Amino acid sequence: MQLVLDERCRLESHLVDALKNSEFSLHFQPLIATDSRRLIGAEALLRWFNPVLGHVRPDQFISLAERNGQIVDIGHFVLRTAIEQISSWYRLYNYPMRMAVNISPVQFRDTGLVRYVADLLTEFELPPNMLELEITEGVLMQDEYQATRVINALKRIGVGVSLDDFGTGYASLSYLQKYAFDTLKIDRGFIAHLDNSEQDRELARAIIAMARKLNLNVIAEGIETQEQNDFILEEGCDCGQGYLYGRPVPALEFAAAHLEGVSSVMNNAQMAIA
Ligand code: G
Ligand code: G
Ligand code: MN
Repeated sequence: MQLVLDERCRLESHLVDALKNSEFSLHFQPLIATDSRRLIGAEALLRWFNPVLGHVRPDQFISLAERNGQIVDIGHFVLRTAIEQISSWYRLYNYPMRMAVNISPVQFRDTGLVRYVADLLTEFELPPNMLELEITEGVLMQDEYQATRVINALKRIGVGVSLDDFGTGYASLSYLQKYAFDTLKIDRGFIAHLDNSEQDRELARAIIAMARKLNLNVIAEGIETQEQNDFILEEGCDCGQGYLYGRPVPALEFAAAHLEGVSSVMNNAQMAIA
């Protein structure tokens, strides 16, 4: 217990200055169409490198930042950096794709969130439908009324909303009907055992079918093998994310691996037209 507390204190003392010292950065992981393997978007994932602690994983510091309130400022950094990045890629490559950003339940309670997002879209001249915010069920359970208001406000400004990690929490079906989600992300826990668990196959199948009935986009997380890709494709899941398509990497690496290609394809196509 004492060790855990000491460790938490040590982390927190470094976390307090992390933003100011520019220790945060973003990695980007591709979201891929399962049939054509075309790039359809990227998820921004927060990274923290501290000179003393080294790399610290989000699982280790996000909950701390939520508890001490820093997550709001950190979240602003993530939103700003991700929107600036997608806007710059859009100008460079002229390739429409969406940027998915994780939003903590604490950020979601912040009444300034929608305004902050709207202002960034204006500042970086980004079409709102190129941004998608990922929330977890934790958001919905805290305060239904507030959650509905924020989700509807985001929809009004044209920003997409996804339900992340579906299947890990209460996975309440009523949430899917009650809230105006655009996308459902199937947690990678289901995908990991597709090849040896008939039960997980059935669950994945059911979730995909249900999402399609409700006209939601579905993204399967944690796709690591061709077999998993083929299974979800067969079941009608349009989109995948996982190591099979690409790991989370820094912006330059992402562009080199996933965007240079699309731009040369586009240029060839444009030359063909010319
Ligand atoms: O790559 P990975 O270890 O980044 O992510 C671990 C967890 O941290 C995931 O559940 C992911 O949703 C969460 N996470 C990653 N980046 C962010 C972020 O910018 N904000 C919030 N709130 N969570 C994030
Ligand atoms: O909770 P969320 O879905 O936002 O978090 C995404 C997390 O999943 C990140 O930690 C990311 O690094 C991780 N991830 C992405 N693709 C894969 C994968 O194919 N396999 C595994 N094991 N983890 C993955
Ligand atoms: Mn996510």
